[in-house]
Amino acid sequence: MDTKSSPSATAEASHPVSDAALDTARLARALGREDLAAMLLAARGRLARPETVLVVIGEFKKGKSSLINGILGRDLCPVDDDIATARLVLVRHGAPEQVIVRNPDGTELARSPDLAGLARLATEAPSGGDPMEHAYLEVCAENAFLAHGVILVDTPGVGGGLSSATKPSRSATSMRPTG
Ligand SMILES: Nc1nc2c(ncn2[C@@H]2O[C@H](COP(=O)(O)OP(=O)(O)OP(=O)(O)O)[C@@H](O)[C@H]2O)c(=O)[nH]1
Ligand SMILES: [Mg+2]
Repeated sequence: MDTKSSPSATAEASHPVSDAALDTARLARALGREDLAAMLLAARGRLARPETVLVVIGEFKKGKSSLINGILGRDLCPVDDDIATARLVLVRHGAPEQVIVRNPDGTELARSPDLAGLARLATEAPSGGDPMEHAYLEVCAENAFLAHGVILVDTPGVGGGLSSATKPSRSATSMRPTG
């Protein structure tokens, strides 16, 4: 098998279930089942991740962002009577507080040294051709609840006609937090 295109054995620490997932992913890839290999590797990544990720998904204007703010005890995610959340917002514990704009693969697009611009970044509807079209926001915030190892993910509403805003919600569970 071509080792360059093979699933990496270096990313996660050795663990029987992790090793089995890696072996099976290699087998799936050798049999031409890239789809299964990708799912197995994503599951393997979740095994190695110490944080618990809570993704809030629901229809438009159902109080998803309000729920997250309630959990945090802080008005962090934008709340509005109009469409408020237009892209994924991943909130994790971290200092200094900042917003990092990331591509779906985790590479960094931009960084804001405070949370002042978060509402604008989260609310601006992604448009075709924009380098930020598929970007998500990683918010580092100092928060006692998040400090327990929880990552909260706010998502655009699902349903209705806003497919470009809806699509990221469907990929939220496979998004891999960095760092
Ligand atoms: N009555 C009532 N209103 C709520 C509640 N939670 C949120 N709202 C209001 O509902 C509106 C939408 O709240 P958001 O938290 O922005 O809802 P959302 O689901 O994040 O909205 P989108 O991101 O646009 O899909 C705001 O005006 C909130 O004040 C609730 O529990 N009760
Ligand atoms: Mg919202």
